[in-house]
Amino acid sequence: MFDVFIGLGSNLGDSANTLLSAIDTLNQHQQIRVKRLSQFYQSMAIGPGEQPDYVNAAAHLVTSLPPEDLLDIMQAVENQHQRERGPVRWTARTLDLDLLLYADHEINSSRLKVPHPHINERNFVLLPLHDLQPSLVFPDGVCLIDLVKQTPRTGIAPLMAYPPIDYP
Ligand code: A4P
Ligand code: MG
Repeated sequence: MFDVFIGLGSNLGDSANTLLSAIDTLNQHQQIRVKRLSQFYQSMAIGPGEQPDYVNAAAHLVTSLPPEDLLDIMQAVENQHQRERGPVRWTARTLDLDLLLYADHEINSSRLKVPHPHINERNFVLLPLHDLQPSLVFPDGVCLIDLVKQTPRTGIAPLMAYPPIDYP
């Protein structure tokens, strides 16, 4: 079994419920167990044009699936939640699932980059990861806590109605 951390984001539709539904769907998979879901955050969209704010979170999973198989499942769950893919990156979406960390593996294939390339510069990834496991150390030896100390607190606010959840 491998420890995995994923990022969840949505800025179209009923975003908070979409994230909860995505986590339930992943947890129903035979080879995936959800351990903990972070608090939810409202976060200003990074991307082209005017976009609604995102709801962002992260989750700790354990899985026996290899990384690319897990990515397949994550993309299927995005599709089940009406995710549309156009030619332009970072447009508004009902659901985005990013594979942030897969144990201490470093992956650089055409389909998959792990750790996710933008972790270090995104407060909407770092703060939810910190909710899950403050002692996390990335494969390159960088400590999550050091990045959290430096990350700006602008454009992000915790959604008090959605605290972290531990799964049985
Ligand atoms: N891919 C490569 N590595 C990964 C990985 N670690 N996890 C490939 C998931 N996918 C990975 O993704 C495009 C391709 O990336 C996939 O086919 C997969 O093979 P996509 O989800 O179709 O497109 P995208 O999300 O628009 O592109 P990208 O580059 O993944 O964007 P990000 O980094 O996911 O950023 N602002 C706020 N406030 N909150 C957000 O959550 N998210 C984004 C999307 C932009 N702005 C945001 C947020
Ligand atoms: Mg993505």
